[in-house]
Parts: sequence; C-alpha cells; structure tokens
Amino acid sequence: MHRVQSIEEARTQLSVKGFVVLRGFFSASETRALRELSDEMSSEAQCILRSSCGAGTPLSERARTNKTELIVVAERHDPERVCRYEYMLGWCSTFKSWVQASISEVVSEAAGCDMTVFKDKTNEKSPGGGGFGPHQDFAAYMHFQPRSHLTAMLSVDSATRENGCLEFAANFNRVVSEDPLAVLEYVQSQPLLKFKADDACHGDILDEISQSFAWTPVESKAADLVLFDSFAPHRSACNRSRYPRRASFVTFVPGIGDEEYERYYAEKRANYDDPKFHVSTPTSYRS
Ligand SMILES: O=C(O)CCC(=O)C(=O)O
Repeated sequence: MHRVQSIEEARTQLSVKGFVVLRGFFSASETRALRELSDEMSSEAQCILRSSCGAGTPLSERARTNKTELIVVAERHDPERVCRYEYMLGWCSTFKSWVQASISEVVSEAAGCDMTVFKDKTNEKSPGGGGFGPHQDFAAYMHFQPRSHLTAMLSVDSATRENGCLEFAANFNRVVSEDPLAVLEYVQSQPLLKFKADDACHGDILDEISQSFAWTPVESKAADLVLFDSFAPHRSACNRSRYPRRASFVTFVPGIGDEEYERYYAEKRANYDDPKFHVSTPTSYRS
C-alpha cells in the first residue's frame, strides 16, 4: 500500500493497538498544499475569534448563527487564543478536495469498507497551549449514530514530545482484560472505559485506569499519516516549545455522502456549549 507498508499490516496494527503510523505517506506537494490550506484556515479562525471578542458576541452564538463559517473554540486560559476550529470541509472546498484525493481511499482500505467524513478539527496548540486529558474519542461521539470511527491525524507542524504530540496507551488491551471493572460498556465488542462525567475534566478516563497505561509518545512529521480508532485511549501534553503545534483530525465513519457530517455540525452549532463537544479538551466549555 501507498509508499509505506501493506494495508494488511496497517489493519493488523489498528486492530491490535488501535492506531497505526504510516511514515512518509504524503508527498511533498501534498504536505505543501496542506500547510497552505491550514495557514488560510488558521488565520480565518483567528479573525472570527477577534471579531467575536471585539463585538462581545459569544463564540457559541456566532457558531449558531453563521452556519457556513468555521466553528471556533478559544483556549481555556486565554479567551483571545484559538484552541480549536472545526467545519473545515464545510468551509473550505479545497480542503475537502484535498481530503478526498489524499486520505479517503486509504481510510476506507484500512477500515475495510466505504468511509465518509463525520467531523473534522484542527487543534492549534500555541506555545503554552493546553494538553488533552486521557480519553477515548468514542466518549464524545457516543450520542451520535455511528458506532465505529477512524480518525486521520495530519501533522501540519511536526509533533514532538516537547510540543505535545499524541500519546497512545500501548497496553490498553491487557489492562482491560486484567481489570474488567474498568469497562463502562462494550460497543460492538470494543470497550468504552469509565470516564469522568460531571466535573472540569469531562470525558477524561478515570485516573485509576489511565494511570495503569503505558503511554507511548508518537512523534510525527508532516509527511506521516496517523490513523486511530475511537476506542484507542490517547492524551497529549501542553506545548512547551516556542512554536505552534497544529494538528488536524479528520474522523470518518462507515457510509457514503455528507449526511453524517451535516447532522453532526447541525447539532454542534445548536448546542456549542454541550460538554460532549469538549471532551478532554482545554477549553472553558468543559462542564
Ligand atoms: O491535539 C492534541 O494534542 C490532542 C487531540 C485530541 O486528543 C482530541 O482532539 O481529541
């Protein structure tokens, strides 16, 4: 497959570890195009945040009323700094074409069925920007219909230990088999772990479970494609470097067409403050 390894190998790694890194997957022209698109989207997100702060209009209201623009979320400790923006495919048709040309096929091959985009996001992680608590993405998606998801992470900027790269729980399956009480429920035979529901860490896996994980940092460069499923526990530290660490995430679900994407974003625009949209994310909207 695709310049790196066989699709069978990628599928095996996904089913055993919940994630796989396809090193050198993207060509130089693909990474250049991604960076240019990201620069454009980051600056648009910054404009939206600035104008929202200037006008005193909450970002939630902006998302609800401006249905075709990027959805922007500010950092918890700095309301003038972008933490994350979403609705990239909806806002930028060039990014949508880039996704279709560069990753849709490999995601469907890795999943073994046709996959369509469910949601997207870019985490800006500016210098000093917040880390993400240990979580499974399914905790954020469980209120929507799809039961399985495959996320493609795009390293717009190289992700390192210093700037807060993703960390995955390498021994996840062993911990679950040794501690059945860690599981809240099984979803199509995948374990959803118990997570915090009511406090400032909404979505974080309970400490006594996440502390038994062997966290493996996964550094990645712009040419690398990281795929992970929505049950793979992951986290990331805050950015201790002097430069931003942008990472984009495009989450796919089984199916074809844009319906799942439109449904997700209609719900998000209507209920921006709902904690399910801020799982383990360093924003002030965590309940
Ligand atoms: O961007 C990061 O460092 C972590 C991203 C993440 O886990 C998430 O957005 O759910």
